Amino acid sequence: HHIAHSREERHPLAKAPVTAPPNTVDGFVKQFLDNLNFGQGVALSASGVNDQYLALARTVRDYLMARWLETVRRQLVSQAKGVCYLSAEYLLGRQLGNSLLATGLEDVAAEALAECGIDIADLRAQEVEPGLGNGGLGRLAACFIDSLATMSVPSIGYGIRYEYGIFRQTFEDGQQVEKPDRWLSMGSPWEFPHPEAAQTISFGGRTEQYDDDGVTRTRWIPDWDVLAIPYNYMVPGYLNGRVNTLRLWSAQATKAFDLRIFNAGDYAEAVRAQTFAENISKVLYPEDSTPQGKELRLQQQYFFAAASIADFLDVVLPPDYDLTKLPDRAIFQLNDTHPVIAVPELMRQLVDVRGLEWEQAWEITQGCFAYTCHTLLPEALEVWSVDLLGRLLPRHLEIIYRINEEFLAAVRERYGDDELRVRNMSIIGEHPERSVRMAHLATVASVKVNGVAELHSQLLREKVLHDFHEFYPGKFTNVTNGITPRRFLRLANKSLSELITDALGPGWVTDLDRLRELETYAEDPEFRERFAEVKASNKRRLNRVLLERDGLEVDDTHMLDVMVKRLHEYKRQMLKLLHIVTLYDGIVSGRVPISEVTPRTFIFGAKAAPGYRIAKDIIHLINKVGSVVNADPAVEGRLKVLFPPNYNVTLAERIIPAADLSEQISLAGKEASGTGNMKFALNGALTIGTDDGANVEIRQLVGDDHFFLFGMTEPEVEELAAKGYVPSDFYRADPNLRSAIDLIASGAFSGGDRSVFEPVISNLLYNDRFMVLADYAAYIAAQERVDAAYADADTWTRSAILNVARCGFFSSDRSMRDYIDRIWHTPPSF
Ligand code: T68
Repeated sequence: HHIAHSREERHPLAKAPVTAPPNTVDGFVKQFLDNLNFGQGVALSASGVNDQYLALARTVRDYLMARWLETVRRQLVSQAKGVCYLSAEYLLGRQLGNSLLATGLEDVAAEALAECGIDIADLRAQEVEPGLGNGGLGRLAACFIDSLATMSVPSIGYGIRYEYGIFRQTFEDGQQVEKPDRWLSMGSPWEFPHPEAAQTISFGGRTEQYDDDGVTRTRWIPDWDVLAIPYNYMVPGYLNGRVNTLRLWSAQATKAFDLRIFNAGDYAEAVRAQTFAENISKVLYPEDSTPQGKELRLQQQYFFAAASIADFLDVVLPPDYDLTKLPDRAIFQLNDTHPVIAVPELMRQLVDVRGLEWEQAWEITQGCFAYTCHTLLPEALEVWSVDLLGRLLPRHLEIIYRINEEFLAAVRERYGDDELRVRNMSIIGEHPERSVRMAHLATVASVKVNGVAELHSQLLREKVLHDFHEFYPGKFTNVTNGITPRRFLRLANKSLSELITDALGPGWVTDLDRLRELETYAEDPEFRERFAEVKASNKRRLNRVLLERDGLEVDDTHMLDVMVKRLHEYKRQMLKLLHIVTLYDGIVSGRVPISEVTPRTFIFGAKAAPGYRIAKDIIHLINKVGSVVNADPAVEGRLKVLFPPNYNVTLAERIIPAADLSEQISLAGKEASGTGNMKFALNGALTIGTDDGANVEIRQLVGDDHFFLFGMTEPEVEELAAKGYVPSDFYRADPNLRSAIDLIASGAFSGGDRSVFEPVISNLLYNDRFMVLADYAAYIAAQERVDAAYADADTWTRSAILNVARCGFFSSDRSMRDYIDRIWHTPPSF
């Protein structure tokens, strides 16, 4: 600090605060041209769109930089308690639009570029989104860091800079084919690497005890290591002059690592070893719910957890910080169990590296972590085999064993020798192999454990983590998920935002409860007309986007019925498909006159985990049904099934504002929350949904008259499962269902080949784990209610407005307030 200070004394310019370029069209033009000329090394006349995009991005970045430096400086001075959000995924979406919005530069930039003869829209289209996440969990992290910056909460996001994000999905003959996501190939203007702040992360080897002045201590003698290089990303708050940090780690081989082999004369082996180390941050695992137990994945988890803990202790905290005060300075929020290895890592840092007593270290550690659970599916609860964990992280396994020993001793003390309970609660599971249950470790180590919607938190307390709730009353809480209104309303739906701002003024963007004031506007016919025109214009925009992107045509006179989310059996894309096949079947069989069919365009967007066979078969089936239905003249164009490939954040921002109907049809008790459901409702789509996840809260807020509820409740699901669910009974009992399934089975969508979709059909008839057939009749009936409601356009629009007006609760700003009040206790700083 002292040296840096004296350096700033030397020259008056070095003393002056860093300032942003002038906030004018001329100032912007100058900065843009400088970035193009000096940054990209091209003249305007010779520049291509990617040069121009990069120069524009760097220009916006320049405006953010002074604020970022100032935010970091103030945090250094204040040492206020802050949030370290630990997440293996951040599904950020494009950065340029959001940065322009946050700095208030949208109009200045557009004008400046127009003066250079450039349409800013063409440059915005150049950006490849960083897809560093699978779905809801990763996007939630991105919404949260946006809200934290906007609310001026001291915080830092830690994660992994994957070289390849979520795969790019293509379809070949209707089947999903994965392509690598080379998001960095054109260079990313949004990141700042800091190799000088690298951390060394070790793996493998053994532990040994040694005598330290009469005290027996343990040390870890690892046998290989990698460098973790931090890349900073700026996270701008909305028009508040604050810019927080997202720090993503990239793996690089250590010098020591390759030199050893290199010196032994094996050059090829040295290079291979380097590749091995750098594999760690190479690729995002594309499984969004069934952890694979792969060694590389555990390496990723430890790599970023350990680098983040070390960074916080060594770089963020001042030197000589009194670590017993750590719980008053930092809270490490665990986004699911992926970063939980940070718990034994902090213990190792405190006990082995910094010499604290075990008891004191454990007290500190238990005060610093909080855990968010995102699932209810038992197969999604992460476990690591003791064998693998012990080989990769021998010291951490010892620490976990000791934590478990002391925890189980406390359980026994409380319940006597209730060994069944002890077995159920143990951090170590015995079947099918000895393994570490990461959710148990997280729960034991955390100040608070939260679910992500009311129903989910209730089921965690009552079922999944029931024994823990009993043992630690008060540890469990709920924080219902939220979405950022900046990206998902203000940016994605500019025309609706302008309509709202015309009515309410601009304050709603950071105070979403104010949307309530729209309720009275719902009664105003002129406002309804303008609202309907916004929807129509968003459909026309979507039409343009899909035509250019995929050659697909959206009929903007149709009801737009949308189901976009990861492909998973529990989410029940099959139920949606059975509805479509039923409508089609009704037409071709002559049971339903074509004039009675409500014109609908169905849009699907979904990636399947590459190894998830049934999910890929369902994608194939959706595409094949689409080809047949779309081409059949009997349908007279009244039904259209569109499945644009590679659904991602960028496409979501186009689809959601255009939607009329939002499909949220998971089996009750399986979807922890959902966040897409919130995005649709906030953009004026009506929901058809089960009583699951955050649907429950959406329906409570918007009211039953403006939500199409159907299907079994969670207790009804349990009841049916308990008495023995036989899907084929439903097949036999319902002629419409039978006919739809028979149509698929007949090969009608596979060129007469009955074998192609046989696995999907037998899965439905003889397994149907998520009770699609049991909810089919209720779903079809609810869709008929949808058709009836849609027939009255003006009443539908009124409901749509009321959905917008009543969904302010789902702002991620509110989620952040809940985390602050219930878990973090971090006051805003400036
Ligand atoms: C989702 N989970 C929940 N997981 O399914 C969804 N899992 O209900 C909820 O709204 C959302 O989290 C946010 O809370 C996921 O998205 C994953 O992506 C995932 C990734 C790797 C391993 C396990």
